[in-house]
Amino acid sequence: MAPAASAAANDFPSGYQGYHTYAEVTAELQKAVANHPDIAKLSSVGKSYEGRNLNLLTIGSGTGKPEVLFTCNQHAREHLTTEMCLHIVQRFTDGYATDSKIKNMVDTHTIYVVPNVNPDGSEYDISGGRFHNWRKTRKPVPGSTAIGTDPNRNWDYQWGCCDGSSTNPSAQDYRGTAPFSEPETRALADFINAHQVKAHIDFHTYSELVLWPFGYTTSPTATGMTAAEAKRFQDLGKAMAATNGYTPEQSSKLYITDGDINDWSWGTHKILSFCFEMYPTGSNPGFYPKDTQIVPQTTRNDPAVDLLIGQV
Ligand code: LU0
Ligand code: ZN
Repeated sequence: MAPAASAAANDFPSGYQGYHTYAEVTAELQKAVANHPDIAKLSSVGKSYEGRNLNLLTIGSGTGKPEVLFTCNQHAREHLTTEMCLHIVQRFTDGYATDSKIKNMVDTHTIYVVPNVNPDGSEYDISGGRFHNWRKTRKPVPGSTAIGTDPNRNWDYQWGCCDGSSTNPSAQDYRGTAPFSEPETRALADFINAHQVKAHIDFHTYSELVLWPFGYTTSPTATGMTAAEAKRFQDLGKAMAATNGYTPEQSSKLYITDGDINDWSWGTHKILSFCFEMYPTGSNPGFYPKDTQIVPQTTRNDPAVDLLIGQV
């Protein structure tokens, strides 16, 4: 008989059970809608490779308002980010009736939240009651024995341009056979293409950074990024970082990436698109902070989220 404290096959291990599995996230989203049907709606932007819904929670009432998007869990093992999106959902729904600042933001915006961009990967990462240190999607790479593409190298803006991703299917930053080769990135891009998103944060872990485009070049300006636009990113990035204590910098200062969601969002749609690398700063605890960190590390970003929403 298994020891009583052991995790179920697809649950988080002991010390991590405050994290939400994909099924638990879905149940929380359904609960948010049941409790707040006037301002919350659950739909999906499409399906993952393994057929899971890519849940989309829309918060707001009415149309024609500035649209803001929050995305989480492109990278499978970055479970704290899923909690960040869930926290945003809960704060903007549960807080609506009692917090006038929340009410005002919801009344004047449409807020989209996608808590699991890569649910196949995050479910795989916790399978068997232990962590697998998985990053990528779960679609087999055609013509290879390798599984998975880095979704954050799979976006169709300067894809594969600049040595910021790999052509090796076994690499952690494998860019895929083509832009949007992954059903998850394709679906999310189609959703963004069909809407009028003005501002966006894609949450990752870890390093405690606020990052802005472009990632493909170390130059602050480039085609599609004027000096004035670069300054807006810098000013807002620094202002948000002043609220959460993260380090603000252009994405390429961390390292060069090509085909990431932020370059695509700005380069294609002029969306004010940031990457937040959440807690911790270093490899201990790295991608796997205990669940006691969920509340402090998600609430830590409330003022930055509000600042971004206030921009549009
Ligand atoms: O995709 C990544 O490599 C990110 C950083 C970029 C968004 C600049 N870092 S992560 O994979 O460690 N979350
Ligand atoms: Zn990441």
